[in-house]
Amino acid sequence: MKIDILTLFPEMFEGVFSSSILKRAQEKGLLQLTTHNIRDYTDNKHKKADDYPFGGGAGMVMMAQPIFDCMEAVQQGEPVHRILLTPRGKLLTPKKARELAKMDRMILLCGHYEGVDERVSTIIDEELSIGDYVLTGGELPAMVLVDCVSRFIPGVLGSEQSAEDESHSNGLLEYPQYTRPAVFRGMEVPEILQNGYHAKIEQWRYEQSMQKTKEMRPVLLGRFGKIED
Ligand code: 4FN
Repeated sequence: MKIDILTLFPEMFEGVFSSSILKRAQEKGLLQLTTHNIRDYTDNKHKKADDYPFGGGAGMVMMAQPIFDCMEAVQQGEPVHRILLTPRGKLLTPKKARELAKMDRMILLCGHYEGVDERVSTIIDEELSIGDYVLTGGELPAMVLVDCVSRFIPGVLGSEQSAEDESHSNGLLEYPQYTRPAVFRGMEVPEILQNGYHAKIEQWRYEQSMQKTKEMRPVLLGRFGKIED
């Protein structure tokens, strides 16, 4: 899959895209990530990409012209799924991420300042949000989207850490995990995990997942088993 990202701050993506699983996915040729600086498409000598809002009010609005020109240059007239990351979008869910993972190409547009000129919505196919909080830009949401969509592209995760792994796809929180040593600063790993009876361990993990979810995120239980719907 090829993902192009339109942003005023391409440098924000460098560390995330050149590390860990996203780095390996690109080296394997499964994923192609390219950032484009919207400022390079401004048509004024000051390279200004934002302006005052019509009607007044605080802050600045991203201008339509550099975004349209950047989108047209990147899209090259081809059919590409264009997504705007915005707080007014539909919530990004595991189901949506799995659907997006089937796409050949996507273009992500990141807003900044107080937002983007509304006319940009005419060159957008879908608006998505990663959750309800005030942010300074759509760049972090774009990184979140790339990360969680990539997990569903076949071959991106190793066979032992598949995206369909029960611990991620059953909609419950994860059970407590431990690694060596068996005793650390007087704290011992639960007996049942050290004994190694597989069926007993599975049962314990399920109970722990249930209990933790009830305690910390009870709302998730309403969606239990329905996360893939
Ligand atoms: N945010 C809210 C209400 C009004 C504005 C914001 C806000 C970045 C350009 C958008 C935020 C959160 C999740 C993009 C928030 C997201 C953004 C996202 C985002 C600068 C304008 C802005 C939801 C709290 C009621 C700033 C809430 N997912 N405006 O954050 O881009 O994708």
